Amino acid sequence: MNDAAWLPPEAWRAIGGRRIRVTGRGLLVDTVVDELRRACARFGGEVVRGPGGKPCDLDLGLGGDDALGPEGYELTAADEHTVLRAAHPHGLLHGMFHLVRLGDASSTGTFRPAVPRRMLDHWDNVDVHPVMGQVERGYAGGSLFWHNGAPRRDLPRVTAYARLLTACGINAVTLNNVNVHATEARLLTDRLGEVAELAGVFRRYGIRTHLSVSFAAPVLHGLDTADPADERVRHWWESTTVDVYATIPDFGGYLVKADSEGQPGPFTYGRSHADGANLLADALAPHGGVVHWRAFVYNHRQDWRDRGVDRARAAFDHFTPHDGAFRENVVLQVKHGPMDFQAREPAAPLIAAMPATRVGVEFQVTQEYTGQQRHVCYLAPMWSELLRGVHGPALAGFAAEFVAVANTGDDPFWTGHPLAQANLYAYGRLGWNPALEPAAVLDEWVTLTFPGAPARLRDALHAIMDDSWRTYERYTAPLGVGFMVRPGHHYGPDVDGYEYTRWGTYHHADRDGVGVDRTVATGTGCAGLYPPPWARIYESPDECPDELALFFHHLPYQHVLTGGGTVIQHIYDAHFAGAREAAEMRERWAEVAGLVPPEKYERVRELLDEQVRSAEEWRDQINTYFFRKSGVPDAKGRRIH
Ligand code: GCV
Repeated sequence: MNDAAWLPPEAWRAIGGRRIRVTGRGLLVDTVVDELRRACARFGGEVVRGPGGKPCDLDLGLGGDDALGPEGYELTAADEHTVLRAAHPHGLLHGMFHLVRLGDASSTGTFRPAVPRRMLDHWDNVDVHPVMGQVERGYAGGSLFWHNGAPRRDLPRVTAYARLLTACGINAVTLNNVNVHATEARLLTDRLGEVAELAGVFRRYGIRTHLSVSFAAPVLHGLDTADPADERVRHWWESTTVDVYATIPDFGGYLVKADSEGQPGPFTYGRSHADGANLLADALAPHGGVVHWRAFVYNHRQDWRDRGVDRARAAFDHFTPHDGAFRENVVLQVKHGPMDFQAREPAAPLIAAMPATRVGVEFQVTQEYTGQQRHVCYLAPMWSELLRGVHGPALAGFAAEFVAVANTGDDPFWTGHPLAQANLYAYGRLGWNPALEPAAVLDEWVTLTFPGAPARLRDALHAIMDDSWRTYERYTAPLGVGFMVRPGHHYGPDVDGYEYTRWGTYHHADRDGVGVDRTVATGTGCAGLYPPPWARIYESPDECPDELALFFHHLPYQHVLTGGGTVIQHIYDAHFAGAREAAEMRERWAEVAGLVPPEKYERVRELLDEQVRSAEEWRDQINTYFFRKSGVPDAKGRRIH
């Protein structure tokens, strides 16, 4: 059986002992009642349905102000009597989980999500892919939905999963990989029943189901073209979509990765991405569905010798000419950074450059480039910085919705690394309210996941996790330059692994300096794509935040950073510090033996051994590499190999 994660039975103690009244009807109200009945059976409370009757101390019902919207709720608590009101059943569901999360002590007020959709994308394959396996970039075992080409049908487990997702605020899922292979393409047609079955489970928790589709689906199903201007293609999408809604009436819509890393797209037919997205949008519109159209479009067959091409500006160049040309039910899904989910990147300039388009900001909860769920790397501080705009435009101000790539699988702890559960929880919570403090979110997660956690455990978890993203950053690629990972699987250091490849992921280190010149004056011009004041700030090596110094500039090793040290000394210092901090994490964990269930304790302990080993390998390879390139010794005389 799976770990209870942030919904162990104990988490319901605060409300499971109460006299509860629930009014209202519908599927989600039934879900609320089922949940509360289960809690009350354990903790001695009681649930009654409908108005009148016995007095209660917790009163959940509809009748809230319409301004609360479809998911909002209002809480009032006085004299041990708590009232939860929503305008719609979905609000009651969220309100109930609010009480589970936070109790009602601090809970008076109205609560609404910042954006209407907070989606989680699974990169699950139906068939096991020869290179990518069952889940692309999955570090938590197999898929929850499919195994070796067949549906798993483990619906109790999917139900437990749906509860976890809704409890942190997620309200939409895409089930399958954006790289749609031939078998997965059939989910849209003759294997739609498998999708419907899963949608039935998610629906009970207020989560709508979406599907990744191939732009070439009409061809895969027998037409000789997928050209958006061809009437037969238009008709194929319309009639296929009618069938989808006949089977899944609340189907969410299609997610498309087109003309990207080998996936088919409108470019094949000389059409634009607006033409492509609108074709699908028109088929979905009569049913209330949306297209999530990914902006991850770049030339993945670059020549490293050609310094004029810059992957970081590709999405901007492709999509800004089409601002305003997308239908209203198209969401342009843009990765948070202009490259590819590195531990440090600036915000993607495209996000702030599409005022007439609905933009969904995409995060990666699965830790492809951030330790692959073998390293502790609590990502909420990174997302929070991006959302609040610490080193660039505040993404929360531009996002019409949020999307993230899931980090879950059939691992009993859901996420491989038990502490990586916090990333999924935090994504949901920040999606609902981007202003939340990452440390406060972590505290919520600790309280729920480790009921009755003594201060010693809570302190240790904060010490290990709060700053773990910065620690990870310190021992990996320096100052925003990115990559330096082993090609293919992307784990562990390989400084030149991608330096002469076609993927456009270069660092340009030579004997004098390192970094990519993305200035307008002498480089690729990427710095100039940002709104004021960021274009000016990024352009200047003296104003550019140190965190992004090598993302925007090729700097001499002796260049003095804003923080005071030289580039080369920063590289050495950061790598010694990062590896030492990883070792300290392991020491802190050893202190909580006995305070955490043994299996969980042991899993984390083993993984921390690997994290320390890997951090030392990163430290030594990066430091040695830059010492050999630059010839500059460490000012503190530490050992460089
Ligand atoms: C699903 C990166 C990953 C790919 C992924 C791609 C994407 O390039 O390495 O595995 O493909 O991003 O986001 O589409």
